[in-house]
Amino acid sequence: MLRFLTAGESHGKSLTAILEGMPAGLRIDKKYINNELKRRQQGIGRGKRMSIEQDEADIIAGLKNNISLGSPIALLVKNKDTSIESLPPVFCPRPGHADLAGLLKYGFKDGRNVLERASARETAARVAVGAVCKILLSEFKISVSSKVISIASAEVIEEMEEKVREAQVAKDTVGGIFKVVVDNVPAGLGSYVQYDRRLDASLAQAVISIPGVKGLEFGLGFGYASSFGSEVHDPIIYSKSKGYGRTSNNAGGIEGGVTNGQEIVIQAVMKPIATLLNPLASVDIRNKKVARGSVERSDICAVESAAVVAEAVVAFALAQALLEKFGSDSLLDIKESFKRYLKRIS
Ligand code: EPS
Repeated sequence: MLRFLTAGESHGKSLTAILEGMPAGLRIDKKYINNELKRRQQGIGRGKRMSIEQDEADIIAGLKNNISLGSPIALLVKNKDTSIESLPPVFCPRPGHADLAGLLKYGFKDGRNVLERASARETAARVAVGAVCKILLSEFKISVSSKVISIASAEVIEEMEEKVREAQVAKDTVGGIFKVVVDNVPAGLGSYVQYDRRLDASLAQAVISIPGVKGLEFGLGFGYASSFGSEVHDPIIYSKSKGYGRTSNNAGGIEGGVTNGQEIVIQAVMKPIATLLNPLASVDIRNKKVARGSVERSDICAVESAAVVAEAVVAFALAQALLEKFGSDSLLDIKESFKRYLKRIS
C-alpha cells in the first residue's frame, strides 16, 4: 500500500518525508517537485518566512538515474531558519492554534514544543510527496488542479487582495474557500465494500488534515440539503464514442465511495490564520492569569498555499487508490492493467 510519513519541526534542520509503495520505473523530475514547492510558498498574505525559505527537495533514497526503484523514496526539504533552540518560550497559547490542546496533551511547560510541529510548515513535506504522486498520476493522464474561490467572502482577485490588505492594517487575518479538481479519473477507484475503502473518505481525511481546514464538500455538498432528489442526482447517459456519461456532476465525481468517471470536485474552507498581531484573550500557563495570546511571525492569509497543499494530498489519496486497483510493483505492469481495464469498461 502507498503510504508516507513526515518528520520535522518548523524551525528545525529540515522536513523529511518517506514515501513507500511507489512502483519501480517512474521517472521523477526534481524540477517539477521544486516548482510545486515554490507554488506552495506563494500567494497573497504570506508572511516573512516565505521570503527566507526557498524550499527545494533533495531526494536521498529510492531513485537511480532519476528512476524509482520500488524502494521507499526519501525526500528532504532543508530549512534556512533553523532557530528552534534559540526561540523564546510560549506561555500564552493562541486561540485557534494547537498550542493549548498540545500543552495539556503532552504535559509541556512551553507552547513552542507544540507549535514547532503543529505549524503548517510541515505541509512543505506533503507537497513534495504529492508532487511525486502527481508525476505518477500524469502517467495515466490524471491531473489535479486547484483554484481559490474566495478570501473573506471576496471572489474577485482585486477584492481578495483588498481584504488581505484590510486584515493587515487591522493586524488581523483572513481565511477562505478553495476548490480542487481531478480530471480524467477512470470510474472504479475506491470501493463501497468497506468504510475505509471509500475514496471520498480518504480524500476527506487528506484535505481536512491540512492545518486550518475546517470543512469540505464534494460536488454540490451542503447544497443537497435544500434540494429534491429528482433535481440533484446526475442522470446517466451513454454514447458509443464516449461510453457512459452524466448530464451534471453534483456528486463531485464520487458515488458510493467510488469514482464514477466524472471529474472529482472538492471545495474546502480554511479558517483565518490563528496567530493575531492584535491577540485575543488567553491565559498565562505559568500563573493562570488573564493574558493575550502569544504573537509569532506568521501569515495574514494562506488560502492559496492551502489549495496547493490540497492538490498534493488529493494526489496522494488518488495514487493510493490507483495502485490498489491496478497493482503496485512495476509501472509497466500497472499501465498494462490500466489499459486492459479501460478497454473493458469502454
Ligand atoms: C509556514 C511557515 C511558518 C508560518 C506558517 C506556515 O513560518 P514561521 O512560523 O517561521 O513564520 O509562516 O505557519 C502557520 C501558519 C502556523 O500556523 O504555524 C509554511 O512554511 O507554510
